[in-house]
Amino acid sequence: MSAMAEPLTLYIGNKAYSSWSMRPWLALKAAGLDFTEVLVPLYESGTPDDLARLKAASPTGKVPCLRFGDNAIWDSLAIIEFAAELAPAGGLWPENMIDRARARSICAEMHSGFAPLRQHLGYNARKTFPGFAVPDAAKPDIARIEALWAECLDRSGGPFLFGGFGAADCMYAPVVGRLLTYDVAVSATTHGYMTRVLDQPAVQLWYAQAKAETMVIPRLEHVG
Ligand SMILES: N[C@@H](CCC(=O)N[C@@H](CS)C(=O)NCC(=O)O)C(=O)O
Repeated sequence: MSAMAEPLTLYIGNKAYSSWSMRPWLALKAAGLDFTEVLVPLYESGTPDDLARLKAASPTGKVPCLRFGDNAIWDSLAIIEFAAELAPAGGLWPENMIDRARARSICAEMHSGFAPLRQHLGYNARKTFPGFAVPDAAKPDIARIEALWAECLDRSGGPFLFGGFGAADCMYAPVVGRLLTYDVAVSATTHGYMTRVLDQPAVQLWYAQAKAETMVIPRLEHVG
């Protein structure tokens, strides 16, 4: 339950395409917070009215943005931090201070990095590209992510990066999706972690709702 007097509203983009929206949406669910979601169709899938709605709701004109009363919290990681403060028992950050700092490090690494992965393996929650040839430019990102997941799982003992499903898993859940979408060959450890993330009820719900969406942005539907 939310500790806020005012109800929380999370503005998100198309579930099929908006990986930044997925992260705080999962975190609010994982923390057990009540919220209303407002989906604003992005880019060519939106009307001029949708664009105006987005600009009115979000100071950056981007999703995700969390609103309550007159307040706005924008940017995925800031919303996740806010959710953790609203629901301290929600388990978004590890209890141990060092683990918490490490979890924040890998979330920051995701938030500010992996541009080649994001560019070449664009997020698409509805499609798969069997046999996709991963461009060389994206390979170091995938290697780094596999190594950091393996290290986290080894240290925590799993099942998730820092034990229970938390902020770090929310930040990397769209990467799990990308590895699946692009049929990337991964280690057994990575595959096991991906399976556990994809089995999370909130992740399943996101994908089911993404698949039920009818809005299509053709340029985001193919690779190359
Ligand atoms: N750094 C931001 C990125 C937000 C972002 O780029 N959102 C995209 C959708 S995934 C968006 O709203 N694009 C709309 C636009 O650029 O007009 C975050 O972490 O929340």
